[in-house]
Amino acid sequence: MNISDKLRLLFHNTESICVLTGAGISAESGVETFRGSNGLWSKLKPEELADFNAFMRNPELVWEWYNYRKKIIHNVKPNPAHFALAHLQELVKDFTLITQNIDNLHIRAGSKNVLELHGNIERSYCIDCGKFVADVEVSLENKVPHCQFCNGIIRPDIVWFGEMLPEGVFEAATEAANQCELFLTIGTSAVVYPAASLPLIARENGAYVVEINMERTEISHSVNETLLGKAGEILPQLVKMKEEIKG
Ligand code: BJW
Ligand code: ZN
Repeated sequence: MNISDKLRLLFHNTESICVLTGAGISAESGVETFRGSNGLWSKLKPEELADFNAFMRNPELVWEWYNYRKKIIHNVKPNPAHFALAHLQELVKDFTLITQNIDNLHIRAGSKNVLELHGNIERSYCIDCGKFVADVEVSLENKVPHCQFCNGIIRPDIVWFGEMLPEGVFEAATEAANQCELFLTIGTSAVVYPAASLPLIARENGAYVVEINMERTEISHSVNETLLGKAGEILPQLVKMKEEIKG
């Protein structure tokens, strides 16, 4: 990793950091990413699984898929990148963590007030009355859960394509991107909007934008610097640097 003097100095001085994460941050935990040669979307069709109409056509199939992923997520652990961000929050006065991930790993690592743009696999809600349900039981007998209040179909609290992001969450994320001095975009291909607009909003408002990724992405040409490598290796080093400064 080649950290520029500019980033070193900024990291040294700043008390205002905003972070956006994507699937790549959980890759080292063993959670598959979406795009790329081994990503989920290389084997499965998003329009059959991550779409409300697809869910209504075949809720059993979609529940089966989320149940399968939930099991994987329950069997993995947060990695050094998740822990480094949870620690960084303790070292900086104004810190906002925005994630596109639904895997709950930031929260399990100890991060607080996480802005979850695309929902969380641990939550579900009724499509009719909107009531949230924890611990949905999906089994061979109960393939599609129904609401105990109105008998409506329960769906995972995941934002599918063409759906609006949860109310207020993107607004809070935009405000943080607008106000921060340093913006980190980590492990995201930056192709899904409106999430991918956040680093651009930060840059337009004067933040220094740093990308951490295994490869260059759609927004590499718009950021101030790209640190190429694994988030689980780069982030602990960056946070250690800040910790040493703090004494
Ligand atoms: C590492 C690493 C390591 C690996 N270290 N790095 C035309 C029609 C309709 C809509 C649209 C349209 N055109 C545009 C839109 C909007 C649409 C969109 O952006 N589409 C584009 C894809 C074309 N967006 C939406 O629909 C959003 N809603 C919206 O805009 O509402 C307004 C609206 C309403 C109605 C009509 C139009 C607009 C909602 C988006 C919801 C996205 N949902 C998903 C699926 C969740 C379901 C699930 O999980 O099952 O969220 S899609 C999927 O992509 C998931 C992710 O959060 C999201 C982003 O992916 P991410 O995180 O970037 O992962 P990858 O896999 O792409 O990248 C991983 C990266 O990590 C890579 O770069 C690796 O190199 C890197 N990496 N290992 C560091 N160790
Ligand atoms: Zn209901």
